[in-house]
Amino acid sequence: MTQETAAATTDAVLDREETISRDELEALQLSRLQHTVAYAYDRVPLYKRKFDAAGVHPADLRELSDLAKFPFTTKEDLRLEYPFGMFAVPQHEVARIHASSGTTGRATVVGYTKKDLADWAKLVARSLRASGVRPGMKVHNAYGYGLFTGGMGAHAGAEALGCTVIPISGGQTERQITLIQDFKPDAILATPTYLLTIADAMIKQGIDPASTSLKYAVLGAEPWTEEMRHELETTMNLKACDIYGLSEVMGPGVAGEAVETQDGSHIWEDHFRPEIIDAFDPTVVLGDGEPGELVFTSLTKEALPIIRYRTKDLTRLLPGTARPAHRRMGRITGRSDDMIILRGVNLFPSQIEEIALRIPELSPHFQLELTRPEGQRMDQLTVKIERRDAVTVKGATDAAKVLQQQIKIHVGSSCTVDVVEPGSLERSNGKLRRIYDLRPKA
Ligand code: DLL
Repeated sequence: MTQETAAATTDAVLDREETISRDELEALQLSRLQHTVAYAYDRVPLYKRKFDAAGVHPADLRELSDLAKFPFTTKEDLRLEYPFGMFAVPQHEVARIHASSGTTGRATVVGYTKKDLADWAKLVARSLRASGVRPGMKVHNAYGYGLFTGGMGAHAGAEALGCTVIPISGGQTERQITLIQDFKPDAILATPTYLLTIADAMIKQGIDPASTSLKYAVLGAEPWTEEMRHELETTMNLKACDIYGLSEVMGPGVAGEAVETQDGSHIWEDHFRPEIIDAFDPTVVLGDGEPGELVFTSLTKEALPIIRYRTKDLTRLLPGTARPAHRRMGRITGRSDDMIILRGVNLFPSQIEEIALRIPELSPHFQLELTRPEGQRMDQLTVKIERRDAVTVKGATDAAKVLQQQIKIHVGSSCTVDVVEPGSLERSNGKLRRIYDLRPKA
């Protein structure tokens, strides 16, 4: 059982590890890291091969900075070891399996022992509590159930916190609205774009999204911006906080945001050691505050210990605030593999979201289309974005010009903006696809 102490600054009872000092946390990290590295080396052939090839041994890990000597793990490693090659325990000790959808290649498979599941639930509970959710509240869980870690991960965490969980999963938006109206949940767990879909569908039904019982939203699984937070909080009259995670490292709850500060998710560093590396030169470990690729090492996992996993998520580490010992992560600007390179300029969908949502005539519903017109060598970016309902066609045309100029100024790319009718673009059911690459395949 976790030792618990009453925190002075909030009405919630926090885990002891949330309130310890940085020195105490780092001492805990070092002992857990030394154990994990040795455990992975002894039990997973891939780690033994990789460590041996790099000329490092678990005994070389004497202080936290020694972690930089160890090789990275990538999604490719998990794919090559498909399905169970990365597991560090015999199959009968694996209590549950999750997997990625496999749309971009072979699925990546992850496993959990009973203790891993208990730790995961504890960390999701911790994240939800940080975001304002309390025992006894009704929680509408619209993350997808199944092999995706979102649904069942969030579910177990809300149950562990002592909430009443409504396991609706993603999709069936009309039904979601009926249940929100009838069951009167206090909190909703969903991807930010799916919450937007729900709000939008409510408006279409003549329901004011600000009038529901919902007071808290805990949103993640895809990049989102402060502008989107503002949009959702004002439309739905609730407090929206971030939750971050990834299957290879655990699932949701690797990091969670505190509602009192709303300044980025605290990484639960008693279970994960984060690093930021230069995405283009991974030998360079960057300091706190510097932007780069996020890398994680698990500190307590039994079924799938993960050493220096390259997430491809681009962000930076910031000092802890609401939980001082645990560093925060800045908003994820995007994934290095989701970056559009347009005539030499790097661009992420979140940059477009940020700019577009500052233009009152434009809605948050947009898509990015990449094309290469016949006979041309240059790629073309078209931003397709819906105008807001009340806006005239003339107003929309002016807004398109403003968006085009703002993208040129802030991102440096020339693009075409196509303002389309409200409701004409595909709506999210979970993780929304923003980029449509229609360029001819090489
Ligand atoms: O999306 C786990 C999750 C479920 C997190 C529900 C939060 C809520 P994967 O499907 O493995 O796992 O996708 C992980 O999603 O590497 C990021 O690129 C992205 N991602 C997850 N949370 C956030 C977030 C789940 N809060 C990948 N902000 C990660 C931005 C996020 N991106």
